[in-house]
Amino acid sequence: MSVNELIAKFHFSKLLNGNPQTKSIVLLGSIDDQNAIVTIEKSHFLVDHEKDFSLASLVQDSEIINQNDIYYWSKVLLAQNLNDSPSAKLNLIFPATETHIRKYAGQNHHYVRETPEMYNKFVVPYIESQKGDRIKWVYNILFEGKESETFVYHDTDPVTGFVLLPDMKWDTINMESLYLCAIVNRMDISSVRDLNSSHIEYLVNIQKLIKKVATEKFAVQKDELRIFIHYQPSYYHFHLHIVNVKHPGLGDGIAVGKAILLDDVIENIKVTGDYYQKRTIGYLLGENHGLWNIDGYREAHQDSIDN
Ligand code: M7G
Repeated sequence: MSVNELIAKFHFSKLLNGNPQTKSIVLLGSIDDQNAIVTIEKSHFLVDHEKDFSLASLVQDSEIINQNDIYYWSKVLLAQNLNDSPSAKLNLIFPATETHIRKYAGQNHHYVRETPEMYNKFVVPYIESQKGDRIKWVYNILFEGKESETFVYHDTDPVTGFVLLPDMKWDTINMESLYLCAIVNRMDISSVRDLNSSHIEYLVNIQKLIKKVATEKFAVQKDELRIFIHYQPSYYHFHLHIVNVKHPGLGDGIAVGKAILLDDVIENIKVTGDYYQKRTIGYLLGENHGLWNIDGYREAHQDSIDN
């Protein structure tokens, strides 16, 4: 089914979330009686600094809201087209699982201090339960040629190789919101907790290659890229986020309590090889997250916060 057909069949049931700052909404609905989640994010402006810019061509219609002294504010209708100035980016997840619905719904968050004991007792088994179908999209990219037409870089070496490709959060048009994802071929790193001094050279090389390839392909400089990982990530197969420093990211993606700079990871394991195995890691966790709802996790969390 094409996206147009899926959109036509989408039957709205409720608004899961909305954010006036990122100008995005998340809708829950169904398509053929199966759950579907639609995210719509209004696009950023594309103004090519090199070329003549005409405000009159951008603004198709306008109506004044009010005016005072030298100040004017109005509603406007902008000229848009699908190729180079779409009005919004729409992401669809279909069929959406209960985990997706919980992830995208508005929820309360808690600051968790995850001790190594909490990691071993609760997170390790949770990660095991999250492998399989949930990361099928990752295996499709790595081994089934899915999205390969968009690959910016692909090295198939089973240990050192990775794929660099546009993240599904990016509209692939606006450089200011450039968002790439690097997914490694190796299967033995689920999260930052698995990284130690044996990975220093490996991570340094990946970072170097990403900067080289990304700056050759896109109009960005090496110091305009923010390269980071998430803890907790949504998908437990090691991957990196590569984002234009101008882009604050959608939601909490770049926020402290979730994002960790790759450089910080490398520097930390240089200083202490088993840094990420030994330390307590702080992060924000939503009440809908699977971990929050595992027996005993909240009690352990409360102990860690109190002490
Ligand atoms: P994460 O830290 O595990 O999760 O990052 P989160 O940021 O979603 O909480 C996974 C990254 O992979 C995110 O930046 C997603 O936007 C991106 N991503 C997820 N999926 C299912 C796809 C996909 O199918 N294709 C591509 N290109 N990117 C995806």
